[in-house]
Amino acid sequence: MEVLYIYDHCPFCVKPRMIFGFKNRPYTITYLLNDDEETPIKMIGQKMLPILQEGEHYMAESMDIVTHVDQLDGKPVLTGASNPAVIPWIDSIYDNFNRLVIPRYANNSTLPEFVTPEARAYFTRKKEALLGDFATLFEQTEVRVAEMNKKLLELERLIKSASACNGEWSEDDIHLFPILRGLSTVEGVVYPEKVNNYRQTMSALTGVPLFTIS
Ligand SMILES: N[C@@H](CCC(=O)N[C@@H](CS)C(=O)NCC(=O)O)C(=O)O
Repeated sequence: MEVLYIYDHCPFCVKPRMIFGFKNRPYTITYLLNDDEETPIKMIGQKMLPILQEGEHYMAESMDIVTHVDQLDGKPVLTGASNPAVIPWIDSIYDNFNRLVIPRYANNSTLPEFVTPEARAYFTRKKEALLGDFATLFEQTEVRVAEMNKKLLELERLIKSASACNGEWSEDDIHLFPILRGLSTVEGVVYPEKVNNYRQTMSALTGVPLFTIS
């Protein structure tokens, strides 16, 4: 059986989880601690997840893994056309998304990649260097959530079906659901009806649970 090495919080790692779920193909998940540099470097020469292991062979890059797994049985399911508006929508919220979700992941010691204080400290140090100090980002929550809620109203107009954003499974689903799943860690986000049905349905179809806000 294929083994997928992931961090639970990581949106890129959700992508291969989705294709296994769509195809009902059994696979094994292995979570690495966020400060484990040695394991991924041994496998692919750099510290980056997701990684797919098939026997002695390791594959990196989430979309390469998705395409590979989709084609394994000769019956690909990601056959729908992309909507040229979906990726630009993701790009338009990505910076705000990261500044909302990353400090919240770092606070969540129930995530398997953060069960040790060292692993959380490693993540916090790296991400604060990139995004700014988490305490300040938390203070900006109200403005950031209001902006996200406005953008979700735009997304509402792009969703054609609860089980596939463009009506048929396409790479757009593989890019979009991980964002909505990450957002589920943020309190105060208001999901318009179609977006809400879409994220719930995709979670059920892929077996990737949304986060619960405690
Ligand atoms: N282009 C890569 C990006 C993957 C990526 O950025 N993974 C992050 C986790 S979200 C990572 O492993 N970063 C190194 C680190 O966490 O130290 C892909 O799509 O697989």
